[in-house]
Amino acid sequence: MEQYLQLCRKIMHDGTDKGDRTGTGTRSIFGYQMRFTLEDGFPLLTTKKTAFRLIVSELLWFLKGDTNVRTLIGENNRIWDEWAFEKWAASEEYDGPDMTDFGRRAAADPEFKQLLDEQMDQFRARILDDEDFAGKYGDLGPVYGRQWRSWPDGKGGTIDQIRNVIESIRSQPDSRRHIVSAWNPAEVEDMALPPCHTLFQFYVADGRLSCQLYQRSADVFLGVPFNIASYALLTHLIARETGLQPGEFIHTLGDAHLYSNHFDQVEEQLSRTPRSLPNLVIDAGDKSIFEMETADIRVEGYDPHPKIKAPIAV
Ligand code: UFP
Repeated sequence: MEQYLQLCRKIMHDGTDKGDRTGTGTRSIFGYQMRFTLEDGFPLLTTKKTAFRLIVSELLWFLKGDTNVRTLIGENNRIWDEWAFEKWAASEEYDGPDMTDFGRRAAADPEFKQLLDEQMDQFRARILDDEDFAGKYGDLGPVYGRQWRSWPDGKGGTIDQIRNVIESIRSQPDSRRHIVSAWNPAEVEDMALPPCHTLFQFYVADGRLSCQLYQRSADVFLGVPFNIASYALLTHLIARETGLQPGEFIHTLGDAHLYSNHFDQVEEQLSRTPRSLPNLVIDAGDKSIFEMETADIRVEGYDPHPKIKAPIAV
């Protein structure tokens, strides 16, 4: 994972400090590419413990076409909660303490952070207990799951991009059109978070399947380790589904940034020596990519340095 540490170093040294939507401030570069040969091991960051289980559960959630946080919360996966909570806290029905701008306030004020945590816990409990509430406030809008599996075709129907791409890899491996796009300009405004991983393409050569992702916006400390592992896993899963070996995952970044409140954590990480990569194990029998469950997928031989905490910018 030296590629990842090189990216962190480059941003720290060559990046431009500028403002951003969240008001946190970032140091960024524009346009960057990393390549991971999947045969060399599974690219899960070893310089900080990264929660693989969450990555699996999120990816399978996308692949099933689900866009409601209820499923994730049910698996004790909280990575999308803030986006749903933001909608709830801004709604007319919400009658708790004022949560305007909660991400930034929680980062600056431990007392407010505690208040936020209490409200988030109540929100999660209600999402699980109350199906109507979950239907209304757990849904993130037309995010990845919807665009991947049921992109509105403008004629009253939908397009299943994942099924289509699997079919085209099988039937015309040499095609240069193996593309899945999550960036739907007509629906971006209705999404809780416009897609960061906007488009990916597959390529088949010598019996191997490679995948390239274009990520428009990359939180390099918190988001990117997840994104690398998620797309490496997707490449393995699509390869398994199409009878190919996994080739390379190529990660192309647009705005690659480090938030200014992550700089200390980045330095800590850069002081650590990478360890050998784990191996991916898919134990799913003859289940298809759409039927797999989180417990079917694991890594073996993962021996990372300890976790490093950092606030998320919402
Ligand atoms: N972000 C990622 N990876 C993701 C994801 C979000 O890095 O998978 F969902 C980060 C990038 C950015 C923020 O810091 O979330 C999105 O903000 P914006 O829409 O303003 O780019």
